[in-house]
Amino acid sequence: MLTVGPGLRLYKTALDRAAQEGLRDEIVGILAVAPLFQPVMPRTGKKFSVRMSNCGPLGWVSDVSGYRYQPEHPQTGAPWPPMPATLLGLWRELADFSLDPDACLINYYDANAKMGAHQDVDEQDFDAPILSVSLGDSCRFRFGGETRGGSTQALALESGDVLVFGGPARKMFHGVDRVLKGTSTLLNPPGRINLTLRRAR
Ligand code: MD3
Ligand code: FE
Repeated sequence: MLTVGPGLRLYKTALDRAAQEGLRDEIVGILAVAPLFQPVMPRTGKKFSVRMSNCGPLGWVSDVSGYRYQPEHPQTGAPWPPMPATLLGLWRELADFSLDPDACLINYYDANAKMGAHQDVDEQDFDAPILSVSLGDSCRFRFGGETRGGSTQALALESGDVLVFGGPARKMFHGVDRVLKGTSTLLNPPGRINLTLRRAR
C-alpha cells in the first residue's frame, strides 16, 4: 500500500493476472445483461467519450435532465445485475468502512476516451470512501485539491491497481487525461475498464 496523499491510498496490483481475468469475465457477463450506454451531459446533451454501465442496487446515470443514481438501466429498464463477490471482497478488505457499497459504476474507455476534471458529489454520504479498480490498458490519472484550478498531480494506473479515496481525498477534483493504448492484453476489444464502488445513499 502506498499513501499518495491525505486520504488517498494506492494498492499496486491488488489483483494479479488470474484475478484480473476472473473479474474481467464477470464484467463481460454483466455487460451482456446491462449493456454499455453512452451518457450525455446535463443541459447540453454533449456525449461523454466514456461509455458506462453499472452493477449493484444503484447505478449512476447522466442525461439531459441531470446526474442521479437509479435502480434500473436507462435503456432496458431492468434492474442492475448484482455486484460480483470479488468486488465486495475488495471493499471489505481495503475500504476501511463498516457498510457495504450500494453502487458500482463501470466505465469503459477506448483508446481515445478521457474524462475531464470533476468531483464525485452525487452521493448522500461523504463519510464513505470510493474504491476504484482499473482493468486493461493503463491510463494517466490526474488529481488535485477540493477546488478547481489548483495544482494537480498525475499518476499512472495499471491493470489490477486499486485506489481508495477517503476523508480529505473524497471530494478532490480528478479525471483521466488519456489511455495508454496497447499497454495490456486483458481486454478484447482493447481499452480500459474502471470500476468505482460507492455508497450512493
Ligand atoms: C477521487 N472515474 O467514475 S477512477 C468516476 O478512471 C471517475 O474511470 C475515473 O472519476 C476512471 O467518477 C477515475 C478514480 C476515482 C474515482 C472516484 C473518485 C477517483 C476519485 C471520487 C472522489 C475522489
Ligand atoms: Fe469521478
